[in-house]
Amino acid sequence: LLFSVCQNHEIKERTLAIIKPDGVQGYYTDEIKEAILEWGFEIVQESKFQLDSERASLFYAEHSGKSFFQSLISYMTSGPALAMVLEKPNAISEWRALIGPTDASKAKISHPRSIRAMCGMDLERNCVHGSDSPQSATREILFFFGDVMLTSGGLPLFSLFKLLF
Ligand code: IDP
Repeated sequence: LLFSVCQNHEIKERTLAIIKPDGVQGYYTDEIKEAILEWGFEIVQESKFQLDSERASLFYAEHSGKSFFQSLISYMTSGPALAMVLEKPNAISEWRALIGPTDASKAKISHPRSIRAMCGMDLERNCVHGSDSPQSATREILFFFGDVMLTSGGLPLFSLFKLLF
């Protein structure tokens, strides 16, 4: 669903990236976008938004019940954020590699050139998000942009489904 084949037969993939509220408030948006383009990603769509608690809890539903959940929701609702659909071959794993490990304070030592090392602070305030699998990329792109953004060409499967049923 997330794939498309381009002219040189490379298979492109899409992923969801978010510049979280600390990244936007810290004026890191331009620097992060430069890194994204430098690494050969295409920013196919972007949207600035402010999450409310309900939407943030839905987005991070897999963490509900964990000790840090409420704190994560306050962090994610603390200001505007920027969601982007990124495209390139192996976009999901390449974006995860570029952002670095979850704990930004550890990333500063182990992955000093990663985005989280550059603009994150700690395990929670880590500046950026990246989908961790094709399943989450599909769910997360749908969450922010709807099915039109899942593929670059043709009729998305969800639209086809809606047409037929
Ligand atoms: P990921 O964003 O690297 O995929 P996840 O484990 O999915 O990491 O966690 C989602 C987000 O929740 C993290 O990016 C971070 O902001 C926050 N988080 C994860 N683990 C902790 C924790 O132990 N304490 C506080 N915040 C956490």
